[in-house]
Amino acid sequence: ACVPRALVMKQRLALIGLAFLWLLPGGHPQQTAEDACSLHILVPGLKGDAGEKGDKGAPGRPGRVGPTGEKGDMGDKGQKGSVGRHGKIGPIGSKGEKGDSGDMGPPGPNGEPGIPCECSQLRKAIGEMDNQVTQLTTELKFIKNAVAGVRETDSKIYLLVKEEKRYVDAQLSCQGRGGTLGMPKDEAANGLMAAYIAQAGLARVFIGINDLEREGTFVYADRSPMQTFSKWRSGEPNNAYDEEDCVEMVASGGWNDVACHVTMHFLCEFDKEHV
Ligand code: GN1
Ligand code: CA
Ligand code: CA
Repeated sequence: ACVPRALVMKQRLALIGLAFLWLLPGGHPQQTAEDACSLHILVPGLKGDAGEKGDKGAPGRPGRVGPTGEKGDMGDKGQKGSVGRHGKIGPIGSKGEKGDSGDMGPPGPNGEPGIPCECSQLRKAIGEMDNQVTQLTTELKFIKNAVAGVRETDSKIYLLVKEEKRYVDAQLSCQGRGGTLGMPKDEAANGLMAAYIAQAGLARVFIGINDLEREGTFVYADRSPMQTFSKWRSGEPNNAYDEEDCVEMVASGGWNDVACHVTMHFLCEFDKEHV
């Protein structure tokens, strides 16, 4: 009752085969109808002879990629390459030295004829104004001298101070006004100072010369050394009583070394640039 389906099929095929044998004339007379019905005789026949060798099969698929190999030794250095292309243009260099001046060019053509001058009156007026400027300058100088009591050159202003002071205080007083004690460094300055002293009716004043720092070495109040110009009176400087380290100018313009602690009027000097 529970014969597998495949076995049933096999049985049916065997029965058909047997029926076929039965119908064949003169074939296997010894077999009977009973034999054909017996299932135990349905066994495979003997193994056949070996078949002929088949054709060669198609080539197989490529194998998988293998693992990375070990790093080899460095190869030999390649040959030197050929010269490369020209590089880009570099930055502009620094300015060169100025060249020599060229030869003189030929003279230019003549200019247009000028317009006839009609300004003689203007020229006359300008000339008169020049004279007025000169006159006014002289008058202004006079007023300055009279009112302020100063003297001036192109570069300096001199002021006589009618206060009696010791040398150091006189220098401080001039400095407080923006100057120094007067420093006659040439004949012109010395002459102007002398005339100033004389006109003021004074006999002597302190000027800016001393040998306070080193006996016998006289320097100006601005510490500049004495140059070739000097105006020492005869026999001076004598460092009398071994105590004369400051200098006075007498009305005639001569110099004399005197003691610094004595008091007298003094003459200041100012640079016009700094006034
Ligand atoms: C004065 O005091 P007496 O005559 O010795 C002067 C000196 C001069 C000298 C020239 C304080 O000295 O500096 O060298 O005359 N002393 C004073 O004869 O003015
Ligand atoms: Ca001296
Ligand atoms: Ca002296």
